[in-house]
Amino acid sequence: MTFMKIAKTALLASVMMTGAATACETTLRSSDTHPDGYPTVEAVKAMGKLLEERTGGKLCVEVFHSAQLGQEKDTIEQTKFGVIDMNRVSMGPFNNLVEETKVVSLPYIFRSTGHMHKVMDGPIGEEILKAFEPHGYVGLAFYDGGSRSFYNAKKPVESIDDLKGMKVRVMQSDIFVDMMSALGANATPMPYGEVYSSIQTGVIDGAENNWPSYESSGHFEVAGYYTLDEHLIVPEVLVMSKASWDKLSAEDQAAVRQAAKDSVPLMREMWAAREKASEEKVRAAGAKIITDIDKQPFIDAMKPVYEKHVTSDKLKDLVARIQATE
Ligand code: BDP
Repeated sequence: MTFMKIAKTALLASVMMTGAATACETTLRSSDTHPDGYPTVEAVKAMGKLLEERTGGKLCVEVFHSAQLGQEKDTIEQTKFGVIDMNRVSMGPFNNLVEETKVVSLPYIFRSTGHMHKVMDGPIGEEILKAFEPHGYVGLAFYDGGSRSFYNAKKPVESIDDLKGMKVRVMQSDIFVDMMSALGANATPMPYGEVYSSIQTGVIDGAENNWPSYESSGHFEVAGYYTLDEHLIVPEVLVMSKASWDKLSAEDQAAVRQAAKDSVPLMREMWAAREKASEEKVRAAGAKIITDIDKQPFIDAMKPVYEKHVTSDKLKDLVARIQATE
């Protein structure tokens, strides 16, 4: 390298460094299992932009998408210790840590996405957000996760009988394991990132998820039968590490909360569009979609799951209030 080249490189490096330093005093690292462009990833990016603008560049967010920081169960743990500052995850893997998240992970607890929005946007949602705090997390906002349905590589599932004996991957929570047992199937809890190859190699017969995940993960390529039984509407949550949160001023904390809240309507808009686009893509690829499902037997079969998991007065009360929400 000539002297000029070295000098130029050094200058560029220092410009980049000061550039970065003046651009963002603190960069919050946020994890997401989904690929770039997925609505949850884009929502947290939008939240970060708002935060950067509103704090005059003091606080920024960097989203590590595509499970770059790990699978959800591990990143949830790392978030507790402040290794990761923020995390966008499903509430499912939080079930064994934060009891209140169990109620929104119960099959058929929500009658529709509209019902879910009403509950999560109101006092029950606030209560659940607050419930994260004693466990080392600050609950910031809920995002949409659509409704989850079963898919498999073997055959069209038209009733509970067709599911009998199937090996179905679920998220890592006892509720989902019991949900599968109640349907006469075998649950295999495993990280999301292992599902594709596990279906491909026959370790499992299928899994369950919403349209955008079924499509973006490529699961539709290996499990082409998708049955719209819509057994779960589990909201997603954006949390911050309490350890990282405690390092911020009260003013900055308020800015983080507000930016997260303001990203929700943007997220919902992106979600609705992506659900449609994903459905179109999957249908065009030739997946067989089973739509005419009598959901009542599925709903009835879930009774033992409620009996086993809704035992404390706190959860009973939450379930009753959710069901009573019009
Ligand atoms: C997706 C959620 C994601 C979960 C994944 C799963 O957005 O947070 O990790 O399902 O099934 O719908 O594990």
